[in-house]
Amino acid sequence: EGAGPLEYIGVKLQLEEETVESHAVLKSLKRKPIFLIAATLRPETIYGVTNCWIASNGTYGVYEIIYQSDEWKDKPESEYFIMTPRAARNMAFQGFDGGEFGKPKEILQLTGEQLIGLSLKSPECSFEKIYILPMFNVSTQKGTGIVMSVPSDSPDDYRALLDLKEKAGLREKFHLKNEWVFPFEPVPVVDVPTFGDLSAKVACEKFHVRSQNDVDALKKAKDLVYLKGFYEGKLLKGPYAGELVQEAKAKIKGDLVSQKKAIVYCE
Ligand code: A2H
Repeated sequence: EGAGPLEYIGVKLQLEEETVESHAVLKSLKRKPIFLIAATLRPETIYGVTNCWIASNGTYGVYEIIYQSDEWKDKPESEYFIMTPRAARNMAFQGFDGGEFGKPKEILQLTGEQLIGLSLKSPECSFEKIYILPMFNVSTQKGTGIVMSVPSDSPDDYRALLDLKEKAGLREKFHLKNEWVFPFEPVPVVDVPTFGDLSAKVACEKFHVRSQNDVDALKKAKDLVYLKGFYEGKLLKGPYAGELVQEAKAKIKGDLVSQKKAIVYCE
């Protein structure tokens, strides 16, 4: 696609212990923290995360990670990361391997479907816990195959969450419980002049985006929101509230990485 390498922030969404203990496959794992790694270009929107998206028919793996970089050397224990095998292969060259450079240590594989409904803790999130849900346009060929959902600022996320709320058939198809979906309303995170603080909702309504499959209308909504959000948006949450997104972005990224709540991942 683009010219140079793309730098993602991989936000560490931690699976709750009780959700692991009652899971058919994951309960067999040794007791270590397990994180889904969500790839984002907008780390400053973590305050507005309402759920986590996966590709229901995608293949994911659990990888044991022993941190290699100096920054992480005070960390005595290894952790489990969940992501696509493709992302794990790339990450193994970037300081996140299982003890051997360039070699991911795969513990087991599972499908996206097997992740649906698991509960997570997301850093700086407005909700105590969030759930893993399916979105159709999550690609396993990009990022980690795992996406943090911010329906206030991402038209894709806004429309996909609304689809799950509006379409009982969709919830039935994926065996979704109402409590995984309905309590989660968009959270104002970025104020955009003339759009307000739920710019994805406003843009989806302006362009009459009818579903997450409505690609043409979604593209218009995204083009408008992303530019305006980045250049004119002002942050509403966290220690940098009041600053322009452009200024706060790098600081939030730096804080998340130094607090080990996120990693930098390039591809
Ligand atoms: B962004 P690029 Cl609030 N499949 O994060 C589909 N979408 C993916 C993905 C995958 N495998 N991996 C990452 N993404 C999404 C937040 C956000 C994002 C906001 C606004 C815009 C935005 C919350 N979701 O992205 O095509 C992730 O969503 C605008 C482009 O790899 C990630 O950042 O360049 C973005 O797409 C990466 O897009």
